Amino acid sequence: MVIKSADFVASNTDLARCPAADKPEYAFIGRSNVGKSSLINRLLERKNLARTSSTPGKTRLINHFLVNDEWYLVDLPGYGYARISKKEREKWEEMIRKYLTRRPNLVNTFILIDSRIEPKASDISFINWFGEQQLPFTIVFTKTDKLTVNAVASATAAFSAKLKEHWEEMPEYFVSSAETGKGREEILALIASGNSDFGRFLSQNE
Ligand SMILES: Nc1nc2c(ncn2[C@@H]2O[C@H](COP(=O)(O)OP(=O)(O)OP(=O)(O)O)[C@@H](O)[C@H]2O)c(=O)[nH]1
Ligand SMILES: [Mg+2]
Repeated sequence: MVIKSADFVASNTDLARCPAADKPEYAFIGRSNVGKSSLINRLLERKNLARTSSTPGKTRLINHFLVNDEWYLVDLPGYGYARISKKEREKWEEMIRKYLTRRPNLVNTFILIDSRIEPKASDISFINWFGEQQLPFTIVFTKTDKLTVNAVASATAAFSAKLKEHWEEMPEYFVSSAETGKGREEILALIASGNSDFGRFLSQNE
């Protein structure tokens, strides 16, 4: 997929105020510092697109970007911030759960996992929640340029072993690097295929 245009559209706290659900949408989420902004900027070949619209660790907003006038990329702020109150965290989680379960045009969510960090209980339970809700998602291991090929393989194996306590099979995953662009083509191919399914779905329901 060639990225012809990528523009920030809006930031919202409320699902009802998000842009009209008339285009296929893909969300990106992960714990703070996982490399989400870097990966989004690499995907869209824009230097500072994802960073400019959000204040890391502070404002928790649903950020919409319109790509190629065809699909939305949604940057969801990270979970796992240390310095927020329980009440704030609950409010944030409720907003995210509502968005993820009720946004009708949401085709897929990319759940980012730092390949250098041991599996975290909060990541595992977040992924399990997707399973329970039967929401489509893809795991993306980030920052793999910092590890050897063998170390990446052990990191994904360790994560998969944790998930297999709850899952029969390891859910689909990609390995990525914002530094080298690894994984970019796979992610964009999944989006392109989602876009064409979405188009077919719309034309069948006209
Ligand atoms: N080597 C390497 N470093 C990366 C990669 N992706 C991100 N980083 C670094 O990791 C740090 C966090 O990256 P961000 O893209 O800001 O992460 P984020 O998830 O958006 O973080 P917050 O929005 O602050 O929660 C930065 O110092 C990046 O330069 C990568 O693929 N490889
Ligand atoms: Mg960020």
